[in-house]
Amino acid sequence: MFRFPTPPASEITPKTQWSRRRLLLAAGALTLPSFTRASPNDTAQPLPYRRNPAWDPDDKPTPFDAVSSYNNFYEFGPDKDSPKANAQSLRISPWTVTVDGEIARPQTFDIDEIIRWGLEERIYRLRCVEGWSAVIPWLGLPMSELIRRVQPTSKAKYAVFTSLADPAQMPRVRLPVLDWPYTEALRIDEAANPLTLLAVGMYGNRLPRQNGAPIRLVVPWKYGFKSAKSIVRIHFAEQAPRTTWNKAAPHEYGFYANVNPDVAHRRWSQESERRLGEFRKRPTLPYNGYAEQVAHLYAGMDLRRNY
Ligand SMILES: Nc1nc2c(c(=O)[nH]1)N[C@H]1C(S)=C(S)[C@@H](COP(=O)(O)O)O[C@H]1N2
Ligand SMILES: [Mo]
Repeated sequence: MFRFPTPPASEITPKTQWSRRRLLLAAGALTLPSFTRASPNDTAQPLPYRRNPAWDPDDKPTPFDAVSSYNNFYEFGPDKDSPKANAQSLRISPWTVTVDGEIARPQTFDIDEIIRWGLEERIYRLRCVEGWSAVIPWLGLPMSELIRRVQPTSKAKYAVFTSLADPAQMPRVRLPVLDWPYTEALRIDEAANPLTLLAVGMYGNRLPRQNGAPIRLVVPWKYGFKSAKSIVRIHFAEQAPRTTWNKAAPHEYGFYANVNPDVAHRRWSQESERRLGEFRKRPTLPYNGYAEQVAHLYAGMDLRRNY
């Protein structure tokens, strides 16, 4: 049976890496106006975190402006600039995430409660199936931490993530572009892998709405579409669920969606990628460069069939 792993020692960051906020507090700067004055619906708010450099890529983070202005978030429209233009009225506070299904402790968490569990900064590569990529400093908590708190039963085989689908705030969900609400899922061992992150911020602040505020999944070894944005429910299931992109085009989007330069998408080769803000192309790596951490999850599987 699958056993939930404990974080490696490398996840425990030395004190010197604690965030700017901690350093300020240590230095005696006891008033931090930005923490107290900002409205809870303001995303330009710094969050406290400790930096975890365990999986830092060699390359530098992509500029914030590129990452927050070229997005896929179909609830807000089909073009790369639609999410930034159309998502700004999304109400991100109050916000709760309901966790239910095959777990010992079903419960509904407030987003601020989740933030108080303690955030890590992790710099991950993100690779979209369309051929663009980015390097993003996320702030979040390991999915394994949520798993530890809700205690899945032995029947829990999948974790299913559901995005908000509110036609009043997301006009596009009135149109049958995708089968709303946006739903993606992971096998339970993928969800519990130390890399899997529930992100609430990036570049030191809360997430911009177009990047999935107030809470989204980040699974760095899979194509970006697995990383559902603006999550309202996490359901633990015994049976494999149907997922949004697999329903939309089963031959193009498999359940696994592991980044694989050897298996082309129907419309796009996956051999290379272009970083947002750059012109040159660079080779795409198996598992998006995270093979060492995750290849064992797929031992013995035919990756051409399980694309
Ligand atoms: N709810 C929801 N989540 C979503 C999407 C979406 O349309 N709706 N698009 C996905 C796709 S295709 C990608 S590549 C990533 C993009 O994340 P980013 O905009 O933060 O770079 O979000 C994913 N999460
Ligand atoms: Mo994507």
